[in-house]
Amino acid sequence: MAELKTEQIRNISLIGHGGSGKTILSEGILYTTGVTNRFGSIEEGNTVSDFNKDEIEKQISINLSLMNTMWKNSKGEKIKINIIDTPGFMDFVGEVKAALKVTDISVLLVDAFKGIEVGTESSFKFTKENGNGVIIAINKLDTENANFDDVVKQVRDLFGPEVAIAQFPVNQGMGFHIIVDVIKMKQLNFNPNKKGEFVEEEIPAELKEKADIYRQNLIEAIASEDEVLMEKFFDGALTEEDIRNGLKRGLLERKLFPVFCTAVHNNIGVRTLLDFICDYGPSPADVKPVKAKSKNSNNYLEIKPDLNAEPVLFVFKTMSERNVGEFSYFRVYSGKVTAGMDLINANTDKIERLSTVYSLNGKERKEIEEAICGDLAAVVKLKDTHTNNTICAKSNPVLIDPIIFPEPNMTLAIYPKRKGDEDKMATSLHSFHEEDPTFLVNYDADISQTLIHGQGEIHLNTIINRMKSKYNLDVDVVEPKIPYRETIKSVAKDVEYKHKKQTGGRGQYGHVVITLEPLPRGQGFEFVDEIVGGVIPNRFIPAVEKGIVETMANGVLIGSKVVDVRVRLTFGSYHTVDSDELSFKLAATMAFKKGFKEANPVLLEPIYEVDIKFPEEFMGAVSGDVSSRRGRILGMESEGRLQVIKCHLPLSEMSGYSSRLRSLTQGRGTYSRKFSHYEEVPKEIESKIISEYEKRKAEENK
Ligand SMILES: Nc1nc2c(ncn2[C@@H]2O[C@H](COP(=O)(O)OP(=O)(O)O)[C@@H](O)[C@H]2O)c(=O)[nH]1
Ligand SMILES: [Mg+2]
Repeated sequence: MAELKTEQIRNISLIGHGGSGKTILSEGILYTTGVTNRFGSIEEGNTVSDFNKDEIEKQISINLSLMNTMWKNSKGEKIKINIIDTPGFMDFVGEVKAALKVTDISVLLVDAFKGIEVGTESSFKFTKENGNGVIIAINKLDTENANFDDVVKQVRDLFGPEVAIAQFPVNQGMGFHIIVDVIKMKQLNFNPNKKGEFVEEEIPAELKEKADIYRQNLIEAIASEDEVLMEKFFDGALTEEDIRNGLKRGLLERKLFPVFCTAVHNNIGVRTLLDFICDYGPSPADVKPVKAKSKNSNNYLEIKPDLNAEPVLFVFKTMSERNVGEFSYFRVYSGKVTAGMDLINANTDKIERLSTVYSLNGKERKEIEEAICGDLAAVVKLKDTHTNNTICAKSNPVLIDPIIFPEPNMTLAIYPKRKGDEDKMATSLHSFHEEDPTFLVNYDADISQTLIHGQGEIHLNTIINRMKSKYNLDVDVVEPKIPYRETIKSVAKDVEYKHKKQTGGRGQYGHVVITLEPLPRGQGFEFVDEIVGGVIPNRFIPAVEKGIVETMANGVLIGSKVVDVRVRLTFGSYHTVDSDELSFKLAATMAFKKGFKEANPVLLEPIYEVDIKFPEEFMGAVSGDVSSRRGRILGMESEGRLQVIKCHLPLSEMSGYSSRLRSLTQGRGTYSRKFSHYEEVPKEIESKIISEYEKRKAEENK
């Protein structure tokens, strides 16, 4: 391994909709290349990639996992392939984004029967944002109703004319094992014994014409962006060398998305896919250098994959494992990392010692001496390093642009079941956030609840299950409280309250007259002292204001904050001996409560501005649902094949929205939201909220 060069590395990510076969493809690659000597399966829970307890139980990938293997290109040179298998469920989209950031090529799997699914569409979109080369594998060609032509058409309609067939199946459906390869111009006859071996045969006469046409299309796709090649193409003068270079460049520059055929669980098509990746896939030396901001000069620099430069590495995932500690997965962008090196975390300015460097195959780890630029590897037990941090030489700290993770779209309130577990819960939530930046936690003082935010129900459930298995913490989750507000709509003039206790000993005396007036939305609170002639001495006035402020914080109707009120203190009286601050505070509190009820009080609720994106055919369902949630549609526009509705929705009507939208749109709808403003709660809903509150209070006081 010591002689490995950056040019000999390929970093690939496996992406696509859940269930399209990504994990089994990684299993097939490891088996074919001799890393493993058995072919694991999802059902038996023994794949290299899905090794976590929750992945085995649920039979889906949840975390990205890193694997690697060696293969040879057609010149006989060794190639190291790093593989990142990603989860297909939208809830774990952060893992896909992290994988795309550090891989140069993505193999996008598409189910040969189901065709384009939500995960196909979204993962392709992410490759576009990130600039990854894409190889399309039409998988499960061994299933009964596999329809290669139809699926390729769907793919081309969606991804564009860059999609070109490199292989087509000869006997798709049950027993599928023969493929025509139009790059090699051979028929590949696979042995269905799962070993993945095949023999090359001449293309049968009846398929020759079809193969020629596809080959022409492929070459045209390669040549189309290049005048010199195009000219040669029309003159029939393209050499094999031209084609090879064109394939390589087409893949790198996203001018070509070649289509391959696979039935990965029978290990058919895996070997040829590997061959193609080794021969035509870009190495880290071929791709555009990553940009990073220099902390010394504040300028952006290009980080070149130069082995002799100072080391720069980027942490794309952290994951803690029982009995081992926290793993940091990284890509080396420049220089090399050797075990025992002291580097700096440019985000935290802390020195980190990389004591041991590991190469990973799922949970199997192997100590390695070094990782060179372009390679993916892991270290364990860094002191204070998290996902998105750049680690580099002390003398020249740089920051690689972070992975942009999606905003959360589901929120729940969380409580420990056992008293006394509060601190433990807070610590564990914090550590989950550090491992997974798409999971957020905060304490909302407004509603006195700890809130957890994530990508959806499965995401949050996974975290709750891990709290149990990892920290033995039992928790309850509920819909968060709604931060209602209370305010008034009319004036209550000259509201009077006299607090007087004058029996035995020193008495209490405070007397205020106040006027309450509504203020425009968002103005909060205003206190006006209009006392003249010292009817209330100056020293008691702050106590009056304090009584009102405290009452407003605790609410009058349902215990929610009172907002947008002006209070004028107009008159009162005092007693030279009995008056004190407390008496005035009490008088003000009572006067405020009384006046508030007289001033036409109302409840306000938070309204969110929500953008909902979904395919057009679901317009009726989505907009109907918005109306049933008291939503107000502000506008509609189309964005490519998608429809976008912008609307105002009350927060109280949004519980479970992320699941609802997915079910309404067959998983294809997404939304984002942000707080907009407060609005009056409709009367019939308001009385329900108030009576529920009063009922609860009465129960508590029993
Ligand atoms: N028939 C058939 N089933 C497959 C093939 N590839 C994967 N599967 C099955 O499809 C299911 C999902 O596979 P998996 O690798 O977990 O998909 P992932 O979600 O994309 O990782 C598993 O039961 C696999 O055994 C294939 O080529 N043919
Ligand atoms: Mg998987």
